[in-house]
Parts: sequence; structure tokens; C-alpha cells
Amino acid sequence: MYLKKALWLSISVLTLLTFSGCMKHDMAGMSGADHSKHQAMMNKKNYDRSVETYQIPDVMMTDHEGRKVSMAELMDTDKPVVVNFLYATCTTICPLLSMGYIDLQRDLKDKTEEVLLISVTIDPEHDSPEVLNNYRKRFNGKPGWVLLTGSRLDVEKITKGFNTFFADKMDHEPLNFIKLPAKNRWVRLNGMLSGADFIHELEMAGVR
Ligand SMILES: [Cu+2]
Repeated sequence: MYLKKALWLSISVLTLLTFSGCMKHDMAGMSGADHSKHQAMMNKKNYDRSVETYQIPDVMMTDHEGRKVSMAELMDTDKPVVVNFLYATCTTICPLLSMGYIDLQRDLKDKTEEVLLISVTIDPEHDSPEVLNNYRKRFNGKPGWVLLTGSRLDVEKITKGFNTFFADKMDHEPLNFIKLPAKNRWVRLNGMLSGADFIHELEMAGVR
């Protein structure tokens, strides 16, 4: 009798644990449907390319070293500029986007500073400068890669500027943007890019 009760109890506990485990997974956007969607994106070999006109608002952000930076001032450079959106706790698309940046930095060898790589967090409540700094270290980011956080409102102003809307941070497209020499003109790249892809795109854009 006691044994039976103990067995029941352990089964209930197990069920409870499994259930809460699922809840956690769902909250992390890893439920079956979402996951296959992510998987499909990750397996996508190519990327889509289009040339767009964007008016990027000048908002004050904070970089991964805690410095206040004006978005407009940061992008007002003769260097090639690439922008993407990510968040530190993402386990699907963002690490791959970051690996694309890292792959490009590897190809640039000791000239990583010649291309300005910007990542804007879409989870500013969690991604403090310190969190972003650790994220950058984890990927062994080199000079030239700047990660930005700011207020939710300002982050949304930037995503809106790039005609991008992340209804849910868990469900976002793998986007990179390359600034063209002409004012407000950008190449929008949807998909995963390797370092070689980036260099090809930068050359096509005439910025490198
Ligand atoms: Cu992500």
C-alpha cells in the first residue's frame, strides 16, 4: 500500500516536472511549430536581397562598453556599415547572425575595424551593456563590432526605421542591412550570411 502510494507520488511529480518543462520551452519560443519554423530558416541556404530607402531615426543608445552613442553619429562614417538585430538569450537565429559577423571579422584579419558592424538588441529590458559585452566576448568579437541597447521605445524607433517589426522577439527574421553610399539607401538581406557572403555584398554595394 505504501509502495503504491509512493509510486503514484513519484509519477505525479514527474508529470508536474515534465509539464513545467514544456511551459518553459513554450515561453522560450521552442514549441513544436515555432521550432520547425526556426529550423527552416536556419537551413535556408540563400538569402533575399533588396535595395531600400530607410530613414533611420537619431536616437541615443548605449554601447556594450556603457558609452552613450548617437545612432546618426555612429553611422555617419566612410566605413562600410552593417546593422542587424539580436538578443543575448536567443538560441536560434541570433547566434547564427553573430557567427556571420564573426566569420566576416575573421576574413578581415587585422582590419576588423574597417567595417562597422552594429547589433541592436530587441530585448533591451534584459540586454544591459554588461550582458551585451559578455555576449560579444563569448563570440570573441573584435574591434569594429558594436552592440547597442537603449529604451524599448528607441529600439522600436530603429526597427521601424528599417521597416521591421518584431511582434515577438522569439519570432524574428534573420536580417542584415548594409548602408549604401547614397543617403538613406540600404541593402536589406534576409537570410544567413557567411563572411564570404558579406564581403561579396559589401563589394556589390560599392562600399568596399
Ligand atoms: Cu534570435
